[in-house]
Amino acid sequence: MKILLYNPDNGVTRNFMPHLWMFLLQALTPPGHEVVLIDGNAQPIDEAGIARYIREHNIELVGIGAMTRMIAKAYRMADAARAAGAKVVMGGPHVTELPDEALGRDGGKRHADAVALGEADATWPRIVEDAARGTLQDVYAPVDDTGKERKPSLQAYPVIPWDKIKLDQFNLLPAFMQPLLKRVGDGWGTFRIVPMESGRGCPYGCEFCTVTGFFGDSIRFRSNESVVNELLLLKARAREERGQIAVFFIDDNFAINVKRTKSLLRDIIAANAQVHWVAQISANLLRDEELVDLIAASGGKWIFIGMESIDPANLADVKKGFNKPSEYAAVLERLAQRNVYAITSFIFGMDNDTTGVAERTLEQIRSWPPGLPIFGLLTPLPSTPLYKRLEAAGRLTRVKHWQEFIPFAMAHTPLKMSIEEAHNEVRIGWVNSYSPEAIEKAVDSLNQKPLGYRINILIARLCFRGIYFPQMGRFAWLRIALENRRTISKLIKQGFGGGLHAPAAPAAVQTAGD
Ligand code: B12
Ligand code: SF4
Repeated sequence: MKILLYNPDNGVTRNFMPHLWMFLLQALTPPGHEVVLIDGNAQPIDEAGIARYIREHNIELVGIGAMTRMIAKAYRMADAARAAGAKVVMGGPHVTELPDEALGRDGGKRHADAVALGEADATWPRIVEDAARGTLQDVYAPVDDTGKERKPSLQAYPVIPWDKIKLDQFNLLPAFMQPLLKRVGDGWGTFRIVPMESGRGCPYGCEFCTVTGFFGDSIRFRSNESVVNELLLLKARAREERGQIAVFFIDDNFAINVKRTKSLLRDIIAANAQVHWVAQISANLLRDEELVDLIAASGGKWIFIGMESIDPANLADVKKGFNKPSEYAAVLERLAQRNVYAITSFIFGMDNDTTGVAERTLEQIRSWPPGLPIFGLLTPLPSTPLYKRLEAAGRLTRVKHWQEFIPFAMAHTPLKMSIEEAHNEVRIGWVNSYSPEAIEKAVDSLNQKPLGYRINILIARLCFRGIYFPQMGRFAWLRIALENRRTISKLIKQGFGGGLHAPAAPAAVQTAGD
């Protein structure tokens, strides 16, 4: 049977990194079937396009995975795939939370023939075999014979054949420059950011987050050996194609078990399996100096920290009181001393936020080492405790906000300001962090560092700017380069002045961030 796995585009940014679920399910597919992948962020495709693809390639089964913000597009593509004659199975966080919506059991249209609930590592092979036999069920749940929920152990993790997988759609460098770039340094013919998991689960249960509900509060890890081998496979591929690879450890909290993380990082160093990497780690776990030393020595370059707010009352409201704003500065200094920088994520529109929250937050950010601040709005994702609280209080203004997704728009009313005011705070955060002046200041603040670090922060800021300000296409990039010409020419002059030391990290690694 020919199977297509498809992930819809998010409509805002191009893909900087493929989605892990597609490679994982491909690796877990029983032998005898052919699996092709289309990531809409890398290969944009519409309803007519998917229908044509299905007919031309005789696709019999289409697997679609999507987050809540992409679900409307996912349903439209599922409808088109079914109309073209393929069976459709949907999985991922949104349909796990609302399976009846995908199956048309809530009074709406049916979009999927089957839904895979939760982690599908064990159910996927069964889904494929059932589809091949023509006996696809409506719902596949990760349960044992007695009906008890069974989370996959990651101890027997499949080998994802990174040395053989076709990754053409995931090169971040333009194809026409490849022959030339291959000859630069160790080779820059390709540059890929690859997702990798070392463990699953987070016990913290923050009110707005789906992770604890989805993956459970029992944390499971892969063996160090399997992670190290995967890194070695990726390193070998990069060498072979004279390109660069960076890894995004997508674990929700990469250091949730500090002892185990240290042991993994030591094994990575011992096996010489270092690549540049990014990971998400909560601020409270970065108090540990030895951990931060190992992060730097094992290739860690950027740490994503969900700071959310500088107001302890807000953090307590969303059950994230373990974040201590008073230690944010020390944590960031500790990282910066080892040339590791942070992607700092903030949420506005929380219940204790009042107008001026953006400026108060920016004031703090300006006193920290330079990083990549990002700003979002409190969003009630289905099935989260936050959604239930706001629904019970009658505060949801767009009950099914995902049916008509609008980027950076609230779906409920904050307590101490209006929705428009909250939107304005987010705008202030982005404008002030990504204006040419702010970017120049961030680059200048690294004047004591080798030029490579300053180039990295410049490219990273320009890429991250695109999360809020639409900048897809060549002309948009040209305009941004013009706006930032002062900073760019300063760096060029310094480069010719002989200040260029070994670059710190592959620049595009900085486009990561949840
Ligand atoms: C990596 C990641 C990202 C990447 C996404 C790009 C990428 N290439 O991966 C980045 C950093 C860009 C990102 C951004 C955002 N993210 Co994010 N992200 C993650 C993260 C940490 C890991 C995803 C992952 O690979 N998991 C590991 C794989 C193995 O798990 P999985 O994807 O769930 O797949 C399993 C099952 O779901 C199932 N499955 C999945 N798809 C399918 C399809 C089929 C057919 C089948 C059968 C099964 C199946 O099988 C898989 C194996 O068991 C998750 C949290 C998490 N731990 O999953 C959040 C998560 C997916 N993100 C989330 C959110 C909210 C966001 C943002 C909206 C945040 C924000 N406020 O801006 C943005 C949106 C970005 C955008 N513009 O699209 C939420 C989504 C919740 C929801 N209901 O939609 C999550 C769950 C985290 C959370 N806090 O709740 N994110
Ligand atoms: S926000 Fe982060 S720390 Fe909180 S439950 Fe989600 S993954 Fe865990």
